[in-house]
Amino acid sequence: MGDIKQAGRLRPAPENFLSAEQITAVGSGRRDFLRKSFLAAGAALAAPLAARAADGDPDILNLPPWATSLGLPVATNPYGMPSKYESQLLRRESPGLTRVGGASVSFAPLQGLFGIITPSGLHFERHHQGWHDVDPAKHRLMINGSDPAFLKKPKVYTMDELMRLPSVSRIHFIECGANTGLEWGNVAVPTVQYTHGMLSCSEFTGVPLKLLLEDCGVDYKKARYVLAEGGDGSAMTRTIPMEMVESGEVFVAYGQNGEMLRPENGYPLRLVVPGVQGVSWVKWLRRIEVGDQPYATKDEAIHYIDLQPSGLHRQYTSIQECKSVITTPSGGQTLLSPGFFNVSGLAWSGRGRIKQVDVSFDGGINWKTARLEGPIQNKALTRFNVDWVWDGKPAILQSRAIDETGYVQPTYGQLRKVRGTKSIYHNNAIQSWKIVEGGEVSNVQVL
Ligand SMILES: Nc1nc2c(c(=O)[nH]1)N[C@H]1C(S)=C(S)[C@@H](COP(=O)(O)O)O[C@H]1N2
Ligand SMILES: [Mo]
Repeated sequence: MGDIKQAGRLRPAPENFLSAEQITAVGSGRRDFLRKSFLAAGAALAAPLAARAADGDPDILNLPPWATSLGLPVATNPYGMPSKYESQLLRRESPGLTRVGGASVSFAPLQGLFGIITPSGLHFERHHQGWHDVDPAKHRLMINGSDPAFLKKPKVYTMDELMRLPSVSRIHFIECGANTGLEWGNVAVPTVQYTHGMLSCSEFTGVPLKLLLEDCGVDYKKARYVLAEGGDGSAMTRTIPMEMVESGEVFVAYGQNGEMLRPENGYPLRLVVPGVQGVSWVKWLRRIEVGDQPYATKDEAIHYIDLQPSGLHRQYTSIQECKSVITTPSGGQTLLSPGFFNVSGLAWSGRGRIKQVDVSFDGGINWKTARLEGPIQNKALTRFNVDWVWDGKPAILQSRAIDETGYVQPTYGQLRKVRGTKSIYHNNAIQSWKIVEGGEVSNVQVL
């Protein structure tokens, strides 16, 4: 095991992050969840489950009033909401991270989510100039060429016109390039919500951009780049290489998890660029231009670049490399007692499918291959699970993902050797969670 750095010791966590107590007390009844999974698995391990039954548990012996009375009528909530007991499972901002909330980020509560789909109301948000609820009847998408030779028939589409066209529905992850950015230099934040919560995964529905460009008479020989432009005040513009569009993977989306996009996620239209960092998934998409060279926009020439140890910057990085994180147990949670736990997490790669995830319980010395929950999809989150019997002694949990190209997620030592410590973006290092004898879980870095 290498050198270990611990959260809070090197740089104190900002005050307003949830304390460990808050996380275990609230976060989706996680404390209860851990207790239940311990008991359920205890049965499989022939642990003394009968002790509770013999004592007599009033919560199973006595009928509650709701079991013997008429419940609420249908459509009491015409649009359904989560149980009041889940009211603490929320996306949260990191106070002080930015000066104004309109140019900020809220993080998805990964510690309380199951499977791979992020409920739309918990999808992370990143706005450069605030969000708007845009009237779809007034929204337009224009497609043009920087030179008439690149695209013969420039067009303007209404939402109704777009929604008549052949559509696709695909599950993809979106990760902000700055996800885990606070951890480049040091351990900075206590929970997985803040280390990895600029990550979400949805089923998106929309029209392949390829189809629209061909409808407008694109000349693929001349037009090798696409510029995507958002309608909000941030003038969000990004270059996308034409090969990505020609592959058929890039689409203009109006649907998210079976309904229209949420306003915060770009309603009524956003670009979906599978595998590519979030900034290219332009929201409130209003214009696509085709050209013969990269556009060198502010959001790719001076932002979203990585300062290297050499003093030079990496530019035009786009693909989110293979990465994974254990979400349960994770920083801020507490294991209630020694015994069985289902260790669960997420893996993803901007280059395709996840091939394997290994989990270590001793800080990277020994590894055990996790179960991948299928179907394993292209450029989507993949849920992994692995059985663990905690002996009550200190442990360090890590996950290491391998994608279908054979790329292996790096350690902090390996990543920093190449990339240094001065970047903000594109940190895909192996995450470590330290567990102490009392069961408290905290964020540490193992080099
Ligand atoms: N028009 C527009 N598109 C945008 C942004 C923006 O501020 N304006 N933010 C970008 C960034 S940096 C990210 S990470 C994603 C976030 O998408 P989400 O808010 O749906 O999670 O949207 C991208 N698209
Ligand atoms: Mo982002």
